[in-house]
Amino acid sequence: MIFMVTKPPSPPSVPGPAQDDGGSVVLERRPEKTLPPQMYQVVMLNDDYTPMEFVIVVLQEFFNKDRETATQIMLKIHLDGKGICGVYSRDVAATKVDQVLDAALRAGHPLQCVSEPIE
Ligand code: TYC
Repeated sequence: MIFMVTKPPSPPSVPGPAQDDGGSVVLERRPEKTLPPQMYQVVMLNDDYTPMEFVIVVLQEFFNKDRETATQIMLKIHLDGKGICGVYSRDVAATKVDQVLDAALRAGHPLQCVSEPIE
């Protein structure tokens, strides 16, 4: 019977530090695995019925804007049809939307706002 000379099977490669022939350990640089969390912008929509003053108060109360900034954002929404109230993590943005819709409903105004992912 004829036997062929073959190399013995090499052990399966395992994850971890590679070793060179000199026995020194080589650490490989791994790409960063953790991505920054997706952020969401809360966008308020214009309508013909909600009083400007109500929108200003909502922006001050729920989005921590001073009166001047709140007025500017409200006017931007009034003129452009929509505007960004703030940028938050998903849960915080959803809570802001709930707070605005609840306040609007209680006051009898049709004010609408939505949360949308950015980038
Ligand atoms: N357009 C409204 C008005 O003239 C004011 C308004 C501003 C309503 C912003 C909603 O998100 C809004 N009374």
